[in-house]
Amino acid sequence: TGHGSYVLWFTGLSGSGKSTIANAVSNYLYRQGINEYVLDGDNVRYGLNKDLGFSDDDRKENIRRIGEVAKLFVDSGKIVITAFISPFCSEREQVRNLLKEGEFIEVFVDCPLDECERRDPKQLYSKARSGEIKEFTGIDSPYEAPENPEISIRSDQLSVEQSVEQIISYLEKKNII
Ligand code: GGZ
Repeated sequence: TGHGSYVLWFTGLSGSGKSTIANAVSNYLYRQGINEYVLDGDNVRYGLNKDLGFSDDDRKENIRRIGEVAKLFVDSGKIVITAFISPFCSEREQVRNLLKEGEFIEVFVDCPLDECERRDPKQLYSKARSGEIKEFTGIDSPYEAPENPEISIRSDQLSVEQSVEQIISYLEKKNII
C-alpha cells in the first residue's frame, strides 16, 4: 500500500514514554490507512518470551527473538513498531544488521533517569530502590543510550503529540509513509 516496510525500534528507560509514544504513532498510522503492528511487553513477554526474566542474558535473548520476529514482519511487508527497553547497544546493532539498509529506524526516547523515577507510574523504581526488585534498568542494571539513533526524542520536554509529530516528520522526510 505505497509504503515500504521497516522497523521503528523504540529504546529507552522504563517510564520514559516508549509505549505511550509507540502506540500514539501506531494510531496515527492506522488512521492514515497504514497497516502496522506493535510488538511490546504485553504481547511478547507474556507469550513468546515468557521463559525470560531480566538478567543481562535474558534481556539479550529477549531482544534477539524480538529482532527475528520483527524481521519476519518486515519480510511480509509490514511496518513494525517495537517498544522494549533494549538496554544494550550490541543487541540493538545485531537487530540493525539483520535487516537491510534503512529498514531499522532507532527511536531513542530520551528521558533523564530522575524524571522517569519521579513519574514511577508502576512504583517499580521505588521497589528497585528498596531492593524488592533486583536488576532494574537504571538502578542496578545498565542502560546504554544509543550514540547515533535515527530519531531522538526528549520525552521530558515534548508532549506525546509533539513526539509523534517528530517521528512522522522524519518518516515523511525519508518518503517512507
Ligand atoms: C526493567 C522491568 C524489570 C527490571 C520488570 N528492569 O515500565 P514497564 O515495567 O511497563 O516496562 C518494563 C518492562 C521491561 O521489559 P523489556 O522487555 O522492555 O526489557 S528489556 O528490553 O530490557 O528486555 C518494566 C518491567 O518490564 N520490568 N522488571 N528488572 N524493567
